Amino acid sequence: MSDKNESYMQTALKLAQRGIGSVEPNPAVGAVLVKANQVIGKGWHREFGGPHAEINALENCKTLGVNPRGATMYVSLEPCCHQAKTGPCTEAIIAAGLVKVVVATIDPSEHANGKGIEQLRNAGVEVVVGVCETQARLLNAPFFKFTATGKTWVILKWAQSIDSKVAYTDKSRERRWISGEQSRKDVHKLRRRAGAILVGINTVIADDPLLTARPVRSPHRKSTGALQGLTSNGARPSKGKKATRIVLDSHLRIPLDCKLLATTKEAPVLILTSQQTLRAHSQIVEKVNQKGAEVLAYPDAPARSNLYFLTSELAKRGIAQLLVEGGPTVIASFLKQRLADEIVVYITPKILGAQGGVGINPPMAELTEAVDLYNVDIKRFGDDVRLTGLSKKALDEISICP
Ligand code: AOF
Ligand code: ZN
Repeated sequence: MSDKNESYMQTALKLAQRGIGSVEPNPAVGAVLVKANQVIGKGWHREFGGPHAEINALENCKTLGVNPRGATMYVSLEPCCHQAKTGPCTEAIIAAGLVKVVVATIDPSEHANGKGIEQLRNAGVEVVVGVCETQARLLNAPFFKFTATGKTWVILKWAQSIDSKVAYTDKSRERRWISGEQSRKDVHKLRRRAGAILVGINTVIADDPLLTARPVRSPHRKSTGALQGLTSNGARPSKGKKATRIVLDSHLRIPLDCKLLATTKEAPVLILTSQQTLRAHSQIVEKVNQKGAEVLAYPDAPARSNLYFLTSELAKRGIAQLLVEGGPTVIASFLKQRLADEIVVYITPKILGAQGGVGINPPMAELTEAVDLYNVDIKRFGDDVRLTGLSKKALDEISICP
C-alpha cells in the first residue's frame, strides 16, 4: 500500500511541477484522484489566482464522466480551508464524497497549518499526512521558507565558461552572451519565479539589461484585478505583475538613458544606494524618480550589511523570491554574507582565455568558508550544463536534514 501511496504521490508532484513559473508566490501543487486502483482525475494549480490543484483534479474527473464519490485524493500540499481567491478545497473534497486524502505535507500558512486536515477528519474523511514529504517541501522550498520564517528566498544565478569567465572582453554582436540559446530561455523561466531580480551597477553599465521575463505571458483570466493584491500568505504575486528590478548602486552611477530607467512603466525599478550618496546627489535622485524608479537608501552605519537591509526590506514588501543575476562581485557578496539559498550555474563549453572578461573566481576566492550544495540537479541545455543546488542554510530554513 505504501509503495502505491508513493507512486501516486510522485504523479501528484510531477503535476505540481508544471505550475512552477506561473503560480508564484503561491506554492505549486498537484493532485491525483484514484478509485479502485484507477486514476480517475488529475489536476494542478496552473497559475496564480486560478483554481487550486484539488479543484482541477475534481473538474478533470467530471470531464472524464467519472463520479469521484468514494475515491482517494493524493495531493502534494494540505488542502486549504480558507476562502481567498478560490473557494476552500476541503469543502469541495467533502462535497464530492471522497473517503480518503493522502497529503504530502502540511501548509504552514496561518490560514492552514493543520486546519484543513482537521476539517477533513471532522467530516469523516480519512487523512494520511507525510507521504514524500521531503520532496514536497523541496519542490516549494521558497514558499516554505517565506511562510515559515517571513524571509525572502535568494537565488544566485550565473553563466560561466570552463575557465570561469562570465563574459567576453569584447561584447560586440554575437559575443553578447557566453551561454547558449536554450540556457538563456531557461533563465527567463527562472525570472518568472522571482518577485525581484537584482544586478550590480557594473552589470547595468556593461550590459544595459532589461531584466524582464520574456516572452511575456498574458494572464489567462479575464480579471487581472486580484493579481495586484497580496496573496493569502502576504506575498506579492509574480504573475500579472512584473518582478521588481533592483540595482545595487552605492554611488548612483546609473546611466539615465539605460533600458531599466526607460521601462519603469513595464516593471518597477528600485535602486539601492547609501544615505550619504542620497544626500550628496539629490539631483540625480530626483531625475531617477522622475523616470519612475524608486531610490532606497541603506543606513550610514548599518547594524548589518546593506544586503541584509535589502533582503529584509524585500521580505517586508512581500517578495518571496529574489533572483541575483550578477555580476561576480555581487554574487560573491551574497555568498560571503550567507544569504544564498539556491545556486543556479550554467557552464558553457568554451575556454575564453585572454578573450574572457571578468571571472567568477577572484571574488569567490575571498570566501572564508567552502560552500557545499545539496539536492543537486544537473541538466543539459543544448551543449551547456546547468547545475543547481541548495545551501545548508536553505535546508535548515525549510527544516530538512541533508
Ligand atoms: C491548496 N491547493 O493548489 C494551492 C494551495 O489566493 P488563493 O486562493 O490561491 O490561495 C493561496 C493559498 O492557498 C496559498 O498561500 C497556500 O497557502 C494555499 N495553496 N492550497 O489547497 C493548491 N496552491
Ligand atoms: Zn485550495
